[in-house]
Amino acid sequence: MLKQVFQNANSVLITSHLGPDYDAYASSLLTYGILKENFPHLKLNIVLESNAHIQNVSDLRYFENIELGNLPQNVTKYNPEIVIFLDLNQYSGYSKDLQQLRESLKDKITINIDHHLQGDTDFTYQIREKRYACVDVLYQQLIVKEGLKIYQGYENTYLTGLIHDSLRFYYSSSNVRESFNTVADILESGYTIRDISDKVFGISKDDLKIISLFTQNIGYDFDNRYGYSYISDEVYTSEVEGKIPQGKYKMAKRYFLDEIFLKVEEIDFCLVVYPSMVVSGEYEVSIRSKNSTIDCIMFCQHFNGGGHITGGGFTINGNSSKEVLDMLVGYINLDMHKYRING
Ligand SMILES: [Mn+2]
Repeated sequence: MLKQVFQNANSVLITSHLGPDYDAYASSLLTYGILKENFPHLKLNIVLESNAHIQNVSDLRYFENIELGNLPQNVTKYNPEIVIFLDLNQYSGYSKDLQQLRESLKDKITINIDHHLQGDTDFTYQIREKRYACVDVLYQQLIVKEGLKIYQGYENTYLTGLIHDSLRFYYSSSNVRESFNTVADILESGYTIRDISDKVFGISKDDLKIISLFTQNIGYDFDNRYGYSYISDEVYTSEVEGKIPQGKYKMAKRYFLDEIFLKVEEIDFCLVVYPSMVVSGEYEVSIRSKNSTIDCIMFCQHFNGGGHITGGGFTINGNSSKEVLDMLVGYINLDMHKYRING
């Protein structure tokens, strides 16, 4: 179906969502490579509106073709017949200028390829399957179903999207056997999960710094089966503020909670308090729980926050991190049974 659409066109613009993650970059490059290989007559452009962590994907094939810029302006400038939207199911996540974007797309064929179902229904073509990653949907749809040729050097690109979004196959998904067939082909030709994984899930010295600050202040309540930590205001001022970028601060906190603290055997959940980098005098609280132990959504809602059942957060006012933490520990000791799943 899409084969005909591409055959009959002259130009395609490829894009992915704001704050692109590894799957967003990988999907864009995979689409570019497949179209270039199979439809050499097509004029191709990749335009992304923002560029978080872009240096981490610079060794993927066709990387040099990624262009950064305002999406609607570039749609108008390149005037392609087709615009492909990858890795997100609604227009609003692709540009800060939603109205201009819609305006620029008026006479265009739009194709949405994503691994999340639902979303906006006014793309000309919507190709959505519940899979680990958008690269996975692309491979299945274009290579397996439509019979297009894959290009040389696609392997790292495919693995980067897949390994990242599946968290190394950490959770279940639909049609995993099909995904694993593609992975098996790639592993047989000499690639390893390890190489991609080390890069995609690697940490920086700033991450390690934040992790060490949290590690110094860990406390436990083994009766209630949880752990807690905080970054004090003094340490924040001397070691973090102005030295570590906001994005890193958040990412490192997330890494510490998910990859280290929550993995402690003796606990069911953990939480941290740390000074906000956005509003001084405010504190951020993040909580994580193991499967079927604590309902983090309910807990966070009590403090006007939100999240998922196994992880969430909220912002709170206070005089210091330590004071906020002490208040939370007091609250947990009294009321945590309310948030226990299965009593
Ligand atoms: Mn994705």
